[in-house]
Amino acid sequence: MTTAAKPALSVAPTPLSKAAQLRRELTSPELSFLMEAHNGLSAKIVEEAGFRGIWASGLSVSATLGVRDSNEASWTQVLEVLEFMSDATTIPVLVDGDTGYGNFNNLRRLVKKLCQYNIAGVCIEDKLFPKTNSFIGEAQPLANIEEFCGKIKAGKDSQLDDDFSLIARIEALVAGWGIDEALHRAEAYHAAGADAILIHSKLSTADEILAFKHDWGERCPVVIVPTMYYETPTEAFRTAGISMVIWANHNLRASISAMRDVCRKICEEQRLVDIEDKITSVQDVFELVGNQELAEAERRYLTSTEKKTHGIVIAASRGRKLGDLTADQPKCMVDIRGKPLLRRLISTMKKGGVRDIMVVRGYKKEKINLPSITTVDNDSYNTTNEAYSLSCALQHIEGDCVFSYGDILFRRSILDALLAASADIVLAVDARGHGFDFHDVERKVDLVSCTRSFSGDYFEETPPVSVVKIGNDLPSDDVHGEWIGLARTSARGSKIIQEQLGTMKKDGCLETSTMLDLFSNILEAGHHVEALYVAGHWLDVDDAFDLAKARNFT
Ligand code: SPV
Ligand code: MG
Repeated sequence: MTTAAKPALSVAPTPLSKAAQLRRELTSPELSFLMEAHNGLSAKIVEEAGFRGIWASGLSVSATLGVRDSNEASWTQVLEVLEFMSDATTIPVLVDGDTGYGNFNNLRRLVKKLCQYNIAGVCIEDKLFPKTNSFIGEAQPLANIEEFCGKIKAGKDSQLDDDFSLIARIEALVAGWGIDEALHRAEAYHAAGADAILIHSKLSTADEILAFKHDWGERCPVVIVPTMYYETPTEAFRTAGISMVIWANHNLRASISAMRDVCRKICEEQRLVDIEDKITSVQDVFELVGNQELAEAERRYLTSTEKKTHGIVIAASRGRKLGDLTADQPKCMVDIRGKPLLRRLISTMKKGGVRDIMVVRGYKKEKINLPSITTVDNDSYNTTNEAYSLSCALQHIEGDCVFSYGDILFRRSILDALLAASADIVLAVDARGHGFDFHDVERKVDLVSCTRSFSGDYFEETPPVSVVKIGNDLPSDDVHGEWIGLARTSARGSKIIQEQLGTMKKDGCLETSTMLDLFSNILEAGHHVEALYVAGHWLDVDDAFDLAKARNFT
């Protein structure tokens, strides 16, 4: 009997912690690079550029807070910045811990907190609190070696993660004490448990750094900060066996230059037009901070609590019956008591919670330029009808939707009632009570026949009323009301509308079809369409008479 060989178990490698990543960079034989950042955004940019680690520079964090690199920002204020930097990135952050913000005890608190914030390591320098930047003045006093070794031990004993790195920074060369003192200190700090030595220099050549490294050999990793000896080719560091280079303040300095340029120009010119294409777009800012992820999360988590209702307004036609009033603008933009009709309509929809509104434009489309709407154009508005205009907004017919003609006004209560209805497709139908003869009305009326007539009862809403037929020429006895040009769909109802528009397109009748044709087809296809009875409180603006009425509508 033969047995089939078992497939080898494949176990996905566990991703390295940030502390382990930094440790790997420090101890690998290759030269590694850390790039300065000073807040969440610059940290993101460092990661985006491809760096494998971030230097949270004391100078830069202080300067971006508007204070000096002299421990003027408290350590908890710095910690807040570090938290943002760490949260914003997936690569390790090495923190410039200055002198540890006090004695061994302060360092113990700092190291614990850094570990809790998922910071990968800290670098402390052998100077006195409050520190002064190394490039200021001469012969700054150095810390006592024993005291500093105690700090290193205390820091290492306090770390919550075995891979956390504590780097001891030697300022002996900067303070003018020479290489022997630097080596003596390096030996002591290494013995006290430092994971690496940062040897600093403010000379414009790398001579003393390279001499130090030569004498130090491979006893532990060596980190350098070539801010002043920036002309030295990187290859020289590689050849010398340096472990890590820190580009210490170049994002800070680059941002100062860029901000100064743009401020000066805008201040002088008092306009933005020459600046816009030279700076990062707002869209880019959104991308950098991950707005896409938030949009996806909203789709996942917000749906049950907050429904987003799309609005679609069909406003492509001219409205010839209004004569000269629409010679220069579409009907939806005629003035109703000092405001365009469409603006009033949009305002009612927005107050009712329909915030994402798309208007289908056609005739004199450039005149429909209201803020806070999006538009789509039916450029063949002259030869096509309403269903075709609606199909121009096909992508927007998604989820809960409210559909409106662009030439109607209605009270908010009608919209509220529509939004509260539970059917997949609901039409607002004006019943105006028994006995109203819609055939007496001269204008073309969208007539609706329903399963029962309007009663006006307190319990009017139950049972729900279904639409049976819809059209302009229903026999009088069948008519129960007039569709006011306002409808609402659920996500399922929106799909039905989309599909029906698709079918009409395939059948070649989309271009000439009205909204009534669309709903008739939906009824014929066997879908349920509900009527929500209303009694007045709306109007449409078809001709001068309607317009006069509209101007009295409050
Ligand atoms: C920092 O970036 O804050 C440093 C490096 O400590 S240096 O400014 O070169 O001292
Ligand atoms: Mg510093």
